[in-house]
Amino acid sequence: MNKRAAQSGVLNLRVLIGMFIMLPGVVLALAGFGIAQAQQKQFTVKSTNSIDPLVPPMFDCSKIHDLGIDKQVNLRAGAIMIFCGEAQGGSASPDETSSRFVQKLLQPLVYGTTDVDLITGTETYPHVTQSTTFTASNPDNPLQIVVTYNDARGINVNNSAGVSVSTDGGNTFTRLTINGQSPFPNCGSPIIVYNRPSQTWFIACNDGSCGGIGGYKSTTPCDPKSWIHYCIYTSSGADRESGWADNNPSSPFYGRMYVSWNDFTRGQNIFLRYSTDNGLTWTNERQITATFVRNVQITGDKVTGAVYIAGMDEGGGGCGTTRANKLYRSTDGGNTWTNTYNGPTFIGPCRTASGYFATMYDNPAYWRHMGWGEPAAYNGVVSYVYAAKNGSDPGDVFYIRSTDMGVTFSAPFQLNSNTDPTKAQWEPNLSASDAGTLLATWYDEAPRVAASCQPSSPSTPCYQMHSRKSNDNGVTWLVDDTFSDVASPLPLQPDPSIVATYVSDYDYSSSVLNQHLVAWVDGRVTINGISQMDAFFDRELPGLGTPTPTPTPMSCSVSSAGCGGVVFTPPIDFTVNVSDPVDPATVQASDFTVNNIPSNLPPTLNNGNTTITFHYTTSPVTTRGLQTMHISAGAFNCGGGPVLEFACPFFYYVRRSTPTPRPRWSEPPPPPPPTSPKRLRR
Ligand SMILES: [Ca+2]
Ligand SMILES: [Ca+2]
Ligand SMILES: [Ca+2]
Repeated sequence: MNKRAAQSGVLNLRVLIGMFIMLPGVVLALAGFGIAQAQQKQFTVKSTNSIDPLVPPMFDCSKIHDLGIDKQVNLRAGAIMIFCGEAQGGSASPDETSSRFVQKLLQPLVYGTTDVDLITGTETYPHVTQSTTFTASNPDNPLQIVVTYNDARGINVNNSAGVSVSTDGGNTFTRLTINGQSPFPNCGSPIIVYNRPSQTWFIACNDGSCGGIGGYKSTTPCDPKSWIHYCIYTSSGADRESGWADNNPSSPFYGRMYVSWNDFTRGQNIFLRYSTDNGLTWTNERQITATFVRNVQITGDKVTGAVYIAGMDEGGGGCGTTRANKLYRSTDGGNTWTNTYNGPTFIGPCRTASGYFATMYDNPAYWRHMGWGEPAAYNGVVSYVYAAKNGSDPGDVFYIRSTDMGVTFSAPFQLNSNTDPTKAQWEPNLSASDAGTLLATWYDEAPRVAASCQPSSPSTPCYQMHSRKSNDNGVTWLVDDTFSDVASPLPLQPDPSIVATYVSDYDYSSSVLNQHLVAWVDGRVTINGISQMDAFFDRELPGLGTPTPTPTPMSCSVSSAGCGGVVFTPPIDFTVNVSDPVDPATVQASDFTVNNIPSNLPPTLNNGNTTITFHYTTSPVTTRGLQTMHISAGAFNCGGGPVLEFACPFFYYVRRSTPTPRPRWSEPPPPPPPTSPKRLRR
């Protein structure tokens, strides 16, 4: 705790003022209450530490954890972390010679075409970081593609929304610029959706002018002067927004736009607002979670109009800790929401951690990443990709598939074919096309030959974008191959106003017609001899499939002949069948319970590991009536993935012994049957 925290007398007011900094009237009003002098003094002291316009004046650093600032990913939160000494800003370490690394293309391209650098125009060191991309397109004019990203160009004037527009289908892009800056003042962490009925593009961002979520809209996106400001939501705690627009004219919810986010001042919960009038108003608000679940990304089914939010339980953050994927669904245009899926826990991808966030690199901790991926939905099938630690392997990317609109999912299918346990694959994205194809793309260390990656080693290849495509909506997958044209060095983040561990938080890919549009962060371009970040773009066109695609495995499930049945003797052995062979190393006695009492003796596996018998020293069945066998989802692995949940009722009935003849006058009444054994036996 620093000495500022000890001055608690004015702290609360200071926090309030910091939170309301977007509302000058509030600050002026409070200044009239005789505290302005103390605040001014405090501000003067602090202002020598930072001139960062992203940090609210008089911000109370002791409140970072209470406000969830340490869990947020927007650049303003990062600037506060740096200001308060809780994180370091970027810095240059140009100890490498400035040889520009370019690997020749040796093979024909399997996925994608020629990479395009989205960062046109002047770059001024050290404000050269551009990453965390969001891609959208115009279905009525597929030549029009817009990619948004974090752009450090204007971070010192509170303008960090980068937007690049293509009018030739993605062959070339232009970064929107007015007077050397992006034409989006007070806007950061941008996303973009296209509203088809009004032919209008909507950027949504952490918007200082709205004091929450807002942005800019335009019908002529390539004209930097055409963008008009609008607001969605007011709260200083909004973070990690995502968006989706229903552009299917035959959808019952055609034209609706959905934006979701975490609000760290409202329980850290996920909230959503949707517009039913083509973006004129955004008053329909829904609370999606009642606890902190990360708003990973939102998407929708182009055919059915169902909307899905992929969330993540991050297990308290850190490296070596668990994550769990979650899914929330609306089938009525955003009006009501259901938590349809709570996946099994897994270990998040990481090599180490920095504060709350796990990072993909250590020594130094670098590239924060929690395993977030992207959902895609097409014709009732919901797909999701994410990253996980896999034993000692710091990261692999996995695909799961649901054929029941997000209630149950297949066993995870590892998309990356590189199985070197020292090499990471992480931060995947996924999109579904109108042709029912899926394209997954991720960062892949396959080309790394050095023992490790270090930021700004321009001559040391570190990662390359890899992709995998499905031509049948996720039933089978074509080969894993490269998507970006060259291996990239690990780019440095040199901007002192952005946390030093930041590289890229996500890439949101999308599709238009039968194409998949993907952007990412690439370090191939050096400035001042330093490998630095540019957002790049490429697209995947329809192509021939390989003759023998790999099927996505089905989930394995447990069944038992005893479900719904009756026993007359308390059993000590329970046999269940597994739909696919179980991995014996993952089965433990305690995986199985009866009435919440775990089995306590080593289980027995038979029939090619498709039958498991769980044993008890003493029967867990002690009282007559309903009993419940249970195995938690993911308790063990079978069929190459985690088992589905198993819950099975059965009944214990005490057979009445042969009645002893008694005098008639003392015949007791028959016992009240809570469950009639004869009926249950059928
Ligand atoms: Ca750059
Ligand atoms: Ca790996
Ligand atoms: Ca390419």
